[in-house]
Amino acid sequence: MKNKTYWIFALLTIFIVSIAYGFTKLITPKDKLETIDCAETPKISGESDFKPTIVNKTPAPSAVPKGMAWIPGGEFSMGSNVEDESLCSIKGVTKDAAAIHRVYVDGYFMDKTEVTNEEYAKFVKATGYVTVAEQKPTKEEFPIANEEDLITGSVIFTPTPTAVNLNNFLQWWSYVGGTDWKHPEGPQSTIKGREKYPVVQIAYEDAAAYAKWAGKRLPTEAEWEFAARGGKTGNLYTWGNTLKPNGKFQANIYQGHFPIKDGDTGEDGFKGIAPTAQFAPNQYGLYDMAGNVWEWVNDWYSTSYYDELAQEGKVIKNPQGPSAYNDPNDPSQIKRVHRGGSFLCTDQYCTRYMVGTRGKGEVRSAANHLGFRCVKSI
Ligand SMILES: [Ca+2]
Ligand SMILES: [Ca+2]
Repeated sequence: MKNKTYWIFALLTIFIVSIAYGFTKLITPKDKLETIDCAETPKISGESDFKPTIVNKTPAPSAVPKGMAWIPGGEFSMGSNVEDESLCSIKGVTKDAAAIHRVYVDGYFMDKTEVTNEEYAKFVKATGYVTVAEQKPTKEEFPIANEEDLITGSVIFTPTPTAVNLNNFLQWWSYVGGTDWKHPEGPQSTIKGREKYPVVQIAYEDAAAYAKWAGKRLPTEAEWEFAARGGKTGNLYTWGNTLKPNGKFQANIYQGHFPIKDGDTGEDGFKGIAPTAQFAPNQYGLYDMAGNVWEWVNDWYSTSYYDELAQEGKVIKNPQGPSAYNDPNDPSQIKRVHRGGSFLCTDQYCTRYMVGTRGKGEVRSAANHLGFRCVKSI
C-alpha cells in the first residue's frame, strides 16, 4: 500500500489526530447510534464553580476598527464542567476544560466574524503569502517519505458511504493533494461565490501571518472565551443554556447521522459550511463564536493548564497560555488551541460548540472546518 495516498496519509495526516475534535484517544464505539436517545442537556459534574462575571466599565473607545467589536474585558470564570463529549454520553476529553478557574482580561477589539475568503485574498494579494497547505512538504520534515509522495495538500471531511462506529476518525478525514484555502474541498473546488464564507484550510502560522499584516493578533484563549460568553456567567452556550431556544438552532452545527454521506440534514439552515453571520450575534455583537468553523487561538495546548491555573487559587491576569505544549496522549504533535466547534460538531459525537470547551490542533495542519478571527489591543 505504499502509494502516494498511503504515505501522505500516514505521514502527514496523522495530524488529523489533533485537528477536528482534538481527540487524543479513541472514543468508545457506539453501535446503532441512531437509536440512542441523546439527552437535551449535558451532564454537569458537581456543583457549579462559576462565579459572576464582572465586566469592566470602560466605555468603548470612540474609534472602533471596522468589522470589530469592543470587548470591555473583566473578570470571569473560565472553563467547562460538562462531563461527556456528546449529548449521547460518549465519554470524551472535555476534562481538559476543567477546572473552572478565575481569569481577568483587559479590554480589546475583536473581529465580529471569522476572517472571510475575501479578506484573506486581500492579504495574499498584498503580500504574496503562501499557506502551509500550498507548500510542498520537505524531505527534512518527512525523511522517510518517497519524493513523489511529498505533495501539497490538506485534509478534508469525507463522509462515509455507510454508518460507521465513531471510534476512528480516519474513516472520515482524508488528505487530498491540491487542497488549500482556494480549493477548500479538494482541487476541483473553488471559493468563487464564497467571498463571505470563512477562510479555511488555514494552519496556525497562516492565521498569525494574516493577523500581523492586518495590524491585529490572534486572541489568547482567555480573550476568546471572555468574548464568547458575552458578559454572561457560566452559560453552556454563547446564547444561553438551551441548545434550541424556541426550537431554533442558534449556530451552524451538524444535525443528522454523523458522518455518513448526505447525513447532515441541515436543520439549522446549512448543510456544511455557511457564510459568516447567518445567526444572531452574542451580547458583544460577535457572530459564529459557536460553530461554523473552528478558530485558532494563540495559546499552546496543554491538557493540564486549567488545573494548574485553578491550583494557584487566585485571579489569573491576562493569561497567555502555558509556556509549552503538553499533551501526554499525543506528545509528538505540537499543538495550539482551537475554539468554538464547527459545522461538523454534532450532539452524537462532539459538542464542542459549548462555550467553555476546547479543541486543539497540530500547528501546521489545516482542514476544511478550521479558520480564525483576530483581536486588537487598544
Ligand atoms: Ca449545519
Ligand atoms: Ca466559529
